[in-house]
Amino acid sequence: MTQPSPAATGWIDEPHQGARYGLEGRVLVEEQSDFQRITVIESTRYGKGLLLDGCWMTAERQERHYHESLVHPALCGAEGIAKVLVIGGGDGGTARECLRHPGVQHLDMVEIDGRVVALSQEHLSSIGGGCWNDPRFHLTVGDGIAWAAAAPDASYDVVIVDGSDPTGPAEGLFNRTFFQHCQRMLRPGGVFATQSESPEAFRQVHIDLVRLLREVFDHADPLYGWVPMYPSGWWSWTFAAQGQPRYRQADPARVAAIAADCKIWSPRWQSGAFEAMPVFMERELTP
Ligand code: SPD
Repeated sequence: MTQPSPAATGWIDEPHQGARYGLEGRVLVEEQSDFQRITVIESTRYGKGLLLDGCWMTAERQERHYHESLVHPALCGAEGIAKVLVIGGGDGGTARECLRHPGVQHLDMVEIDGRVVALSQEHLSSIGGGCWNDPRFHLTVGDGIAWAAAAPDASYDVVIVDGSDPTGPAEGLFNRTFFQHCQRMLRPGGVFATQSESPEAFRQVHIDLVRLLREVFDHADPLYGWVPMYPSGWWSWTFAAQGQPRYRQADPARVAAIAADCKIWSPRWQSGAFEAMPVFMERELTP
């Protein structure tokens, strides 16, 4: 583990396909875990932040865009929400948003890299908030793909994938076999959610992912929003379900329980974000 001595403030960038996306700040921790290079920074604009293998993951004063968009369409739409699975999500932000719903009784989080959890608990404690000590929260440090393959049929109401980009440890979170297991472990009326990359900076990955989810599930729809620190800032999350697209309709009682403390998400924002599909994407999805 490397603990760099305090560095001068400078630019920390994620270079991506001829562009770079950066924040002014300084590196607090940089280490190589068994899976990836983990960097914790202190930025001028967004507070402390996390990169994995040099790619932006989250930051204290920006994480709400990402976590609210990923969680609430699923948690407000699924028929039941008693039992939730989060694959990835080692900073705790996704679990924190799920556990704001009083109907969640049991949440399994399976994160492959225990060092991401430990460094997030130490340096980014506001992102996980109270999740780490919530009695409903059950952390397994292990392989989410193997967990999905071994899970019994119909064992979760909601399955959420909060992984990184499809290279390195997250690569297997973007393929047909994995999605088939996610579909199989959902109870009737269940909802699947995954971050689905940028329609600009990862255009083909995004298109392929939505198409694949539409092959595996009866319904799959991308929702478009922003994570300003990510490549291009334009981001997407995709929701899928069997029978009907329950993620499109938010349950009023669940909305009432969380809305006052949301910064980005609301039922109105969600409706607009599902409708904000760029024309190229409509064309890609038209048979
Ligand atoms: N390119 C960034 C994709 C990051 C997805 N996961 C972010 C983790 C936040 N909990």
